[in-house]
Amino acid sequence: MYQLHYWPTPNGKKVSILLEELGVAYEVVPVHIGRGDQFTDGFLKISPNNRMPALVDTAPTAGGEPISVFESGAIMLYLAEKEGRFWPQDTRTKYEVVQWVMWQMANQGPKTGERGHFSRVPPEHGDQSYAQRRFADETHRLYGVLNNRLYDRPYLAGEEYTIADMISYPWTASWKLQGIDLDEFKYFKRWFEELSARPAVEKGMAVTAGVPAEDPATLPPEEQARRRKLLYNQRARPAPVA
Ligand SMILES: N[C@@H](CCC(=O)N[C@@H](CS)C(=O)NCC(=O)O)C(=O)O
Repeated sequence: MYQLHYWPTPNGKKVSILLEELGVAYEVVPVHIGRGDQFTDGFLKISPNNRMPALVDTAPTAGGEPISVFESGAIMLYLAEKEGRFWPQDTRTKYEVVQWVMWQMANQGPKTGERGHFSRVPPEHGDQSYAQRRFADETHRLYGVLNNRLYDRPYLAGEEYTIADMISYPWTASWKLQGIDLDEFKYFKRWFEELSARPAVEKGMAVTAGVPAEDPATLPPEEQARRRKLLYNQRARPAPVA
């Protein structure tokens, strides 16, 4: 059985899409990141970077203790390898997939994430136009990278639909909010529409953490301030005393 430590964000949905595509049983363990669940000792044991998603495989192939994996890219590789699907193993295609998984983790995820972050900075923090422009441009550039890649092949790694596609898709689902005009990127658009129509992608994108939605604006001001600090002013945690 797989336990998916999850909150419904693009990084979480990469893994729920793959689990749905695989059709395997899994249990969602909510990690309410707004409230601070990612800092509990139990969660830090499986995800020392205090970020979700994380995966626990309670039945590893070779038996023994459960295996836990953090970082969505590593989770995608773990699941695809274990289940023997969506990651072709001939050397050429294998590394096409690895390169695009790395590209997503090092470029599309972080840059698009910062675009969103700087677009939400409250006015009391001053002029954010440099950062907003920088990450909007990067986001646009990265859509161009996808578009140019997809003009002469159906999927990111070539002829087959793989984890490289699944890991990149959720960050593009909000293309409109990201200020992207789909008609500027017609090869990307073809890929996006095809993936959006896959039942497992639809199901994976709709996975919730089973926790009722909460409007942060309705919380007491002290709790709102605590949560802002917790998310946006993270500093190093002291190492345990030996
Ligand atoms: N590189 C990580 C990024 C994960 C990540 O940034 N997760 C966010 C939600 S999308 C998170 O857990 N944030 C909690 C926090 O900032 O404390 C991955 O792909 O798994």
